[in-house]
Amino acid sequence: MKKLWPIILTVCVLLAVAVALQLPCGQSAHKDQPLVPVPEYSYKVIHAYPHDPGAYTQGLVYLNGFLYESTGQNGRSSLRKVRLETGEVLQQINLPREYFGEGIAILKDEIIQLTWQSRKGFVYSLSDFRLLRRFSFTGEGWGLTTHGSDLLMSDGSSEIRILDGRTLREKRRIKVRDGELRITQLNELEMVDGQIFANVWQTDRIARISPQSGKVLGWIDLQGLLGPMYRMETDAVLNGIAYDPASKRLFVTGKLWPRLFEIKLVPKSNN
Ligand SMILES: [Ca+2]
Repeated sequence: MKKLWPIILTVCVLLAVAVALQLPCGQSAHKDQPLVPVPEYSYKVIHAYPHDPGAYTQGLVYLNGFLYESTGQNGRSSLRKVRLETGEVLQQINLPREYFGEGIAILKDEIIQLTWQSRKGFVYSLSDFRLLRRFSFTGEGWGLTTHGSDLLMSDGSSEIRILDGRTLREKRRIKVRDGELRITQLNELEMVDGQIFANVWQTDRIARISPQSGKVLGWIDLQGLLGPMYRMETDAVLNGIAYDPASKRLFVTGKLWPRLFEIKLVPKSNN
């Protein structure tokens, strides 16, 4: 019995140390660590450009010096090519009244456009907006962007669908979470240097999301970008992200906003 005492003593000391270090037997230290908040970013306005205040922006893409924009609402839905510097609409087709336009993306020489609740999408020729074909999907259509040869699509939930860019068929989905929290109402999308940027409907916030894991890697707070005096309608919320990868220019606007902004992200000081 005497010989057991050193062993019991050693075990007790080890247990005491484990408790002190919050390392209970059989559990990892990682599980007990508090969640570290992801970095937050504010913004600096580089340029403010005119934007059609009648455009209920639902999709925004930058390509070769021009913006391509999809607008929503039944009877006011359209696809547009817009001159960045002036906001001038250079080319436009209007959707039949039955369709409510949503996100757009450009793959090669085609523009893909979603509609909200009609479960239909359209594919147009980039050069002349000629309708090439239609496609179907389940649920609602919200935001759209490209990732290589795939498309990423939001539907108002916390999931982002990955579609084959050629067949437009769904391949899989990623679940978007900030720590343990599901992030819902993901709306307009843009792929920015390997991360999905998604603005959250009815907020001034954009989530930066890993396309591999769905993990939120950061938050962009655009509060105050458009002053309240311009927000004449409650619908006039942030919705529109476009990116010029060559010049690393990030553009944002909103539904019925009279301005479109080029912004630079600024890490918040509490990061
Ligand atoms: Ca976009």
